[in-house]
Amino acid sequence: MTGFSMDQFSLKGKVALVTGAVYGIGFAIASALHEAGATIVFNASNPKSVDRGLAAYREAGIPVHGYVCDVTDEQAVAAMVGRIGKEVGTVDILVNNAGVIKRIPMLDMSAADFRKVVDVDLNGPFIVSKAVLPGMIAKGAGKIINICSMMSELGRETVSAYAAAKGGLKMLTRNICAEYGHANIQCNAIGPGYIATPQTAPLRERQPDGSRHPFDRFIISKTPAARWGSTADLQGPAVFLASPASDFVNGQVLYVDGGILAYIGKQPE
Ligand code: NAP
Ligand code: GCO
Repeated sequence: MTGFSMDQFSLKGKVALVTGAVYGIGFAIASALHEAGATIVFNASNPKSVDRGLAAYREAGIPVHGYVCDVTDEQAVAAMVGRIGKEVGTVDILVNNAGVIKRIPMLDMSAADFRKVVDVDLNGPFIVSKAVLPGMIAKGAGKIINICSMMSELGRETVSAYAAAKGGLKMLTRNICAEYGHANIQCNAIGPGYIATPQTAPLRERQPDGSRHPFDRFIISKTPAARWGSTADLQGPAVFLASPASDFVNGQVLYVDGGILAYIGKQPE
């Protein structure tokens, strides 16, 4: 007997909350956690989005529980987690996926815009993690997966608020590990590269002459895999970090970026 079993990747009997999982990365991760056996719960900031998500999961044949809740609203988050506890069960796995971005040069960005991005992308994960941790600690186990970004490591023009938030989210990941690792809580992050979702659609828009967006061409050239990521590329890493297979992995950021962060870039021809 090797002592290893593929059951280590099973999420059977677990309740997984994926924030903002209406479409895009969150929807793909929630679908994979379902496939691995978890019961899926998701939220979005408004009823229209939750209804859109419920329809999408129904079409995919995935039973889910959906809640309207803005991750920046501490009272609403506490109430949602309480309802989930009563209606579904204690949250075993939390994926802090909900996020926004504003692409504005710093000198043109208002403090209000900066605060909004940091509020959703950094304060939100803090608020939701704080709400689910007591239940995880009481159960003696829990998994928190924060969705970071390459901007947790790199800066780029026009995304100052987003990079600041995602850099902070990397450190929040490490701090939750530090504070609650003793309670058998594993808090890690996934750092997606450039993934084709609605959030990056503006960076991939075809030009009037039908050519590829300059940023699209740039990412292709900067990525050893020479392609944008798909949300499916994130599914296996998410199941790994949500499962017992990663019980001794804590405080880490797993970059799923096709190799961008490891590559200086192709010499211009
Ligand atoms: P997306 O397509 O823009 O989806 C974001 C989701 O978050 C939506 O369902 C949105 O629904 C929800 N949301 C936004 N604000 C919320 C709030 N205050 N409360 C609750 N839900 C909220 O984003 P994505 O591309 O799938 O990205 C998902 C995560 O991955 C984000 O954290 C993003 O920063 C990160 N990421 C994306 C990429 C990429 O290339 N796409 C790469 C690295 C990291 P509502 O607004 O309707 O509530
Ligand atoms: C941008 C993109 C990126 C991606 C992602 C990269 O404007 O640079 O939106 O921020 O969303 O975060 O990892």
